[in-house]
Amino acid sequence: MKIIEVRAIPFAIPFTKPLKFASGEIHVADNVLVRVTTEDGVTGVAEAPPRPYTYGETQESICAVVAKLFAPAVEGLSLLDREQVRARLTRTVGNPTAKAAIDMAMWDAWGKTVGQSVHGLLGGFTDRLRVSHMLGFDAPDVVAQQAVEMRELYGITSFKVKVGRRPIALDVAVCRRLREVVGDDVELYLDGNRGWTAAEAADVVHRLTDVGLSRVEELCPADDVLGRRWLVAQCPVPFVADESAPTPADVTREILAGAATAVSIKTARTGFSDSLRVAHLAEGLGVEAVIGNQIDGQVGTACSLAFGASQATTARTAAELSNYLDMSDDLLTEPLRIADGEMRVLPGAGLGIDIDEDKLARYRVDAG
Ligand code: MUC
Ligand code: MG
Repeated sequence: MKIIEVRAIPFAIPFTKPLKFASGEIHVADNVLVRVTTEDGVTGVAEAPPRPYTYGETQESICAVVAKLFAPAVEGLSLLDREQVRARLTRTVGNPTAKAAIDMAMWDAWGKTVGQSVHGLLGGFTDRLRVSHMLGFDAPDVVAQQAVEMRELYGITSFKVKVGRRPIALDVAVCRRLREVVGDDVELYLDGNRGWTAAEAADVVHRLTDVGLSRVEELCPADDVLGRRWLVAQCPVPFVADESAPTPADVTREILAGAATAVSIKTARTGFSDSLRVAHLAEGLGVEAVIGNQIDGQVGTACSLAFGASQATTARTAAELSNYLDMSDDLLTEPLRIADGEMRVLPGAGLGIDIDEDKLARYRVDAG
C-alpha cells in the first residue's frame, strides 16, 4: 500500500448552464483530477474544484501545491497512514481542496486495494441519499421553471435557492414564485454566500416567513461578528455555516459562538477524514449537517455520495449532488444517475467509479 506517486491533472469542461451566485459565477469546470498510485499498481482518484473567490485556490495553485509541497510530503507513506498524511498537510494553512482530494484519492485506493467500497469503510449507514438541486441567479419565472423541470426529469423535491448581492425585491420575488409554482410539498432553502448585511438578511428572513424555508446559509459574513450572532439568534430556522467553517476547528468556533446553528459538509473541502470529524462534531453538538456541493463534477459528486450515505447525521437531509447536471460532459465511464429524487450508492470497490481515459485526454489542459 506504499504510495509511489501523487499527481494533479488539470482539466476543463464547459458548463451548458452557467451557475451564478452572490460570490461568483461558473462557466467552466476548471477542476483538477488528483491521482494517488501505490506500488501495487492501484490508483485512487478524487477531484479538486477550485473556488478562487471563496478560498483563493485556482486550478494552477492546486497543481502547484500538490506538485511542489504535498506530493513530496505524501509519497513513500502507506495508504494506512492517512492521519500522518493529514498531520503533514495541515502544517500548511489553507489549500482545502488540494488537501481534500489527496485524502479522498487515498481512501479510493485503499478501498480498491482491499476490495471494499469507501462508503462501507466510512460507515455504510444507508444505500441512498435524497438529492437537493441548486438554483442559481435568474428571473423568478425562469428559476421556477427550472425547479419544475428538475422535479419532472429527476423527481427532485428539494431546492437550494441562491440569493444575495442583487436587488432584495428580486430574491424575494424568486422565492415567492417558486413556492407558488412548486407547491407546499417541496423543500426550499436559501444560500446568500455572504451577500447581505445582517440587517438585510433579517429583513428578508422575516418577509419570507410564509414561504416556508427549511434553513438558510451564509446570508451575511461571519466576520460581522455581532451582527451575525444577532441575526442567527432571531432566525426561526437552522442557519448553516458553509464557507465560514471550512475546518473542524472553524465549525466548533462558529457553532459555539452562536454564529451558526447548522453546518454544510463538503467533501471537496474536508475530504473524507475531516468530513468524518465535522459530522461527528455536528452530532455531538446536536446541529444539522447538510451535504453541500462545491460545484463538483461527477468524480467529486461520487465522493459526496459515498460520504453522505455513510453517516446517519448526513443522510437525514437531502444532499446537494446535482450540479454536475449543468456540465456538458464529465470524466466517468458510467455517468451518475438520479431517479425518483434519489441517488443510490455506487456498487464496486473504492468510490465505485472509473475514469474514461479518452475523455480525460480530451479535457485535460496540461501536456499529458
Ligand atoms: C455553496 O454552497 O456556496 C458556491 C461557492 C462555493 O464555494 O460553493 C458553491 C455553493
Ligand atoms: Mg454555500
